[in-house]
Amino acid sequence: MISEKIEALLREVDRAEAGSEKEVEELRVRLLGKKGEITRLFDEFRTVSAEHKREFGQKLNNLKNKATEKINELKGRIGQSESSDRTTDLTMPGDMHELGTRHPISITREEIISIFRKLGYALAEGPEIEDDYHVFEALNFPPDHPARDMQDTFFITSGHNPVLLRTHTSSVQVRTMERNRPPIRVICPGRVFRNEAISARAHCIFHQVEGLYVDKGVSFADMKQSILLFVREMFGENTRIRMRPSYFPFTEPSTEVDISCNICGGKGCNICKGTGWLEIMGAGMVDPNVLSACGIDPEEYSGFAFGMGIERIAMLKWQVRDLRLYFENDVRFLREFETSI
Ligand code: 2U9
Repeated sequence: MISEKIEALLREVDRAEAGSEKEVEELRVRLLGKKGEITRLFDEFRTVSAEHKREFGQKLNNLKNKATEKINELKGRIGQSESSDRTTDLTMPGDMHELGTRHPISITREEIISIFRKLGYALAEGPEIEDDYHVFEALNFPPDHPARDMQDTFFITSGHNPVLLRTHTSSVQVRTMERNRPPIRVICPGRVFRNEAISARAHCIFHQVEGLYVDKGVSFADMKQSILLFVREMFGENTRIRMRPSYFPFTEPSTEVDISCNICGGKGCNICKGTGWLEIMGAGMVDPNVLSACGIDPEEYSGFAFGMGIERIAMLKWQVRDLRLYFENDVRFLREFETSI
């Protein structure tokens, strides 16, 4: 009788399957638990006659070992499939990588460049470390001009034609004219350096975009129309411009360009300080002395140039009140431009 029970349980153990840890545990309790079927057979074993004890004892121990092995094997299999399930669950959300945002200065620079590219301007870049000739001399700065003072410019060397950090990107246009014949139409973005105290409205490093157009018969009217086109693309099609006379060593005549306030539409508000106008750039007809210095005959050719600070354009476009925000890289500020990408 006990022999038949052992045989039946051996077959059951052999066939046993389980789909979860819970099912394995139920099997263990049913076979090997305190009141389990194999445990009960051990109780029954006590009643077996002495002559059969050895034979049944061996069979019973074999059954108990097989059941223990099977339970361990099932446990292992379930553990493995559960952990492999965890790594291959395609419905789990992926690991999130935080995306950065483009810096407002980069966004503004790209926008300015793309507008002028549509007008046929090519991109030109040049060195930040320059010499006095390309930053001042060729641009008609008199020897005693205040910009040539240590107070305003970072000099790297002294003496004849000193090396310095460029104070404007105009040196790029000088180098472009030295190497190319008109027609020349270039847009020159870049970092510039001025020896200034840092405040909400000034920084010793800032970014400029300058442009230059030289050809036969280029006029002040061409300049005005090109600037108007740029301004309307950048600030909206109803934007108006006005030009105020100014002076730069490298242009004659020269002008400061204002746009109608993009906040109040020109009525007057605290952004435009009640005037209805915002200054955005300087411009002018390239001084004949500058054309000559660059090997271009001012009798044959004329041109216009303009320059703007990217920080200022970005400030006006997004009402940024403090220039220092551009340099601190506080993500709370940078995140505000996420949707502008
Ligand atoms: C060449 C000839 C002429 C570039 C120009 C300005 C006027 C100008 C300022 C705007 C704000 C600099 O960033 S800012 O401080 N720039 O007002 N720049 S015309 O004229 C040139 C450049 C190169 C060969």
